[in-house]
Amino acid sequence: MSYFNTPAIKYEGPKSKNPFAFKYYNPEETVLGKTMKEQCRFAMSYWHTFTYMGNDPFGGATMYRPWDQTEDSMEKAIARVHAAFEFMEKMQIPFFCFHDADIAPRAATLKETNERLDVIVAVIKEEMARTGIRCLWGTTNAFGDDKFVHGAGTSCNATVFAYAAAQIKKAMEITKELGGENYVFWGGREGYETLLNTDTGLELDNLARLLGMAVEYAKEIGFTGQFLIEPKPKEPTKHQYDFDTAAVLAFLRKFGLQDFFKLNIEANHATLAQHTFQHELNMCRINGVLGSVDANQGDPMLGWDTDQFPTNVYDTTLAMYEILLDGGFTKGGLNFDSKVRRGSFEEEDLFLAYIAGMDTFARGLKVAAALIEDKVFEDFKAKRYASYREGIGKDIVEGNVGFTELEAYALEHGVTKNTSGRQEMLEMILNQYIMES
Ligand code: XUL
Ligand code: CO
Repeated sequence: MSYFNTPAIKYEGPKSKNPFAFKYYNPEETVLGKTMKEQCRFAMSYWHTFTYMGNDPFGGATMYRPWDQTEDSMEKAIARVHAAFEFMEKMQIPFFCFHDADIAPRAATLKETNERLDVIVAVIKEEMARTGIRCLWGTTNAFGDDKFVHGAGTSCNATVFAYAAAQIKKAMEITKELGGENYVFWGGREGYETLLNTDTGLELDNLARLLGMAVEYAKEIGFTGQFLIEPKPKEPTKHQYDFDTAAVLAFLRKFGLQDFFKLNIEANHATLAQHTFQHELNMCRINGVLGSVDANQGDPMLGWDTDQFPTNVYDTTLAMYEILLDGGFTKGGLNFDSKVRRGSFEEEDLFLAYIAGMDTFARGLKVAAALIEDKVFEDFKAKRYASYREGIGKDIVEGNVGFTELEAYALEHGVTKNTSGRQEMLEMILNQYIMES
């Protein structure tokens, strides 16, 4: 049975006027020694693509999908698996990401919920074997259910902490079963609404305890996937603890967890934290914790997480630039944590949205590769910081001098003339690469 009328999407090149074709994503084309498929490692988000029905705070569903046309929730879940794999095959998407709650409906008890997960995981495994599509990462949804009203690992209620741990345990087991290359922790409600009722010290200690238990359990079951923390500054809570890369790094280092976690950077989360997407990737890169990416974009006019498909080549260029400078993805990839707009409710819109996102990243990849090959910014930066490679600068870097020696130096030499940062010139060159590469 087929769920989609849209035919398989192929590469037709930049001259094509066919909306249902890739203009830039040419999976087998080599960029910096790897195929585009290997560089991008695109993934489909199960939740936005197969369970989102167009609901927003002001209205209900607008998307009535063929795979949802049954009342039986398990039948629906199985239909979704088949539809998801048909979609990924047609879109040439090699990976998927999922929350436990996306793939199987919750039951009244944890035991029954876990049994349902096992049924669906078996169906997913069959589809993975048939298609060769793989799991980029799994996670648990410990934020949607009403028991998580005050958080999961940071709940004031210890029995909720225990329940969250049980959910994570099962989600890790099924991620392992599906060969997931990473496991994600997004602190859905790990934050607070008011400090008047919140013991932040205990909550953060408990969050670290929960993550420590996950590290221990991974060893116990032999799960070798990479643990990833996904920062977000707000939404749903007013203040989320995993605010941004800097906050996550401080937390991991305080609790001695830094060797076990990398980060999953989401573009729209970066901008909610008043950072650029590139800033967050850059902070990860220089700290050796760039794990994976949730690809999307926000709307500059709206202050919330709109999770739009990425269409801004400027942003994807600078993101791919950081990723390539980091050596490219190893276990991570580009997961489209993106959803079609509520008004884009037709089947075709899902295909068009993914084509737009994949092409935008493919184009960004090629521009970034050209910038790196030509050492455009690297040569400029090397000259800009040249004073640290000789004389007093070299002594500073090598730790040969302290305040006394530096005072003596300053008294004798003063400072040399500063030179321009040439920002406008660099932005002009970047534009030229985006337009011409
Ligand atoms: C929420 C978000 C999540 C995580 C996984 O903003 O990004 O979907 O990626 O829980
Ligand atoms: Co995300």
